[in-house]
Amino acid sequence: MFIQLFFYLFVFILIPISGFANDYKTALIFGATGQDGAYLIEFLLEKGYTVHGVKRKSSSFNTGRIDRFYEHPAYKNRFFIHYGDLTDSLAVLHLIQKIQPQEIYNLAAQSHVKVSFDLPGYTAQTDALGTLNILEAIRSLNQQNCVKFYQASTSEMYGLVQQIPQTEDTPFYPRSPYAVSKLFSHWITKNYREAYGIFCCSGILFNHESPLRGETFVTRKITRFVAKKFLGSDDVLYLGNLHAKRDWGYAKDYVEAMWLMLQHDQADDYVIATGQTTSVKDFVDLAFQEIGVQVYWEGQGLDEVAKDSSTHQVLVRIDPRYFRPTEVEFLLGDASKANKVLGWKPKTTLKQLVQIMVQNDIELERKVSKSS
Ligand code: NAP
Ligand code: F7E
Repeated sequence: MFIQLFFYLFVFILIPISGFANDYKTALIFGATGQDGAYLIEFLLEKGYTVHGVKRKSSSFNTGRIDRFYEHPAYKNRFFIHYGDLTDSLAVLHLIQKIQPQEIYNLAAQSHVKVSFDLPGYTAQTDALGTLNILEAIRSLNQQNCVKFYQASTSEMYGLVQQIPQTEDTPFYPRSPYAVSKLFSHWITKNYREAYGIFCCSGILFNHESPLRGETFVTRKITRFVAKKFLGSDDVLYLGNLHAKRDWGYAKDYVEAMWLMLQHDQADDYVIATGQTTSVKDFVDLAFQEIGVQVYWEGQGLDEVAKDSSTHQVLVRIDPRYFRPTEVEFLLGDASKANKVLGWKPKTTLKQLVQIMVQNDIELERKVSKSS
């Protein structure tokens, strides 16, 4: 009787409370070296997972965001990195066969919208067919009932928006090779769920940023510039479309939503967003406010400039090189379903996010100038 009681206490109370159950979970992450990969790895390691990340062969270092997990004593023997490329279907298959993960997160992508106009074929190979390579590997290995799959879908699929705000039911209208490729992945994920019963979820994530954001995305480009300005630079920042509006959240908050989707008892698709939209121009203002600089704007079109209200020095100019052949002008997400079903909501405001990014870039800039 006592033994039975202890067994129930252990299985139903102690294991769930301690998170001990996750010690036995193994996750495989494609796109481990990117912004979201780094936050997701940390999140899963903290939960007790064994994490296998996939990195591409590169002629220069591409593990800067995740190197610290190797050295961390708490993650010893629970974090592994493998070479792989989503376009190499055999390599994908062999990785899944060798690792036998319970959860697979597909974060790998050529993720730059503007670049996708220059590299449409490569973008489609990775962002569309790469996803199919994972799903086909799961099927060929007969893992349909053993593995859960997360696909990184995107608000870019709404493109020329058909409804405000955008929900899981809003019709898609992609506006770039990136978005078209991601739409293929979104639908093939749904199709493999319905056709083969694989536990597949797509997170339709709106823009999310952090100090680990790639430096060619607009928020990080701005915060890096503002940090340099704070430390005395005389440069001018060149931007493209200032009037585009985005629903910007914090990447660290968003990786939790990815995990929550795979813990739910039913596979489904979810919008993940803050419910607030802000223009690129307003993001510039917010970032400069963080270093105590008030900005005012003058001129129109290509002649629009931002100036420092105390020195009247020009801070920002327009460069049409950054315009896109077809632009996504407005995004605003409604994450009520994720809130209701998964209990997810964003924890970080845009003001806090800007603060985190600017302060981090100031520290980074200080380190760079000290070492040079
Ligand atoms: P990211 O920083 O650009 O990371 C992309 C990752 O994919 C990197 O690890 C990259 O490797 C890897 N990769 C690229 N091509 C690959 C290939 N052929 N095979 C294997 N790996 C490859 O992107 P992120 O911001 O973390 O976003 C993660 C995912 O969410 C992406 O799929 C993105 O499209 C999607 N998404 C992002 C947002 C956002 O606002 N951040 C919103 C919605 C959806 P390298 O490090 O070697 O380049
Ligand atoms: O552009 C405008 C640009 O490149 C945001 C990716 O993670 O989020 C990201 O895609 C807006 C656009 O992000 C510059 O025209 C102005 O309207 O930072 P971005 P994105 O295109 O929204 C989605 C959700 C993803 O899925 C993608 O993977 O800012 N903009 N001036 C500029 N953009 C850039 N990059 N550089 C500029 O100078």
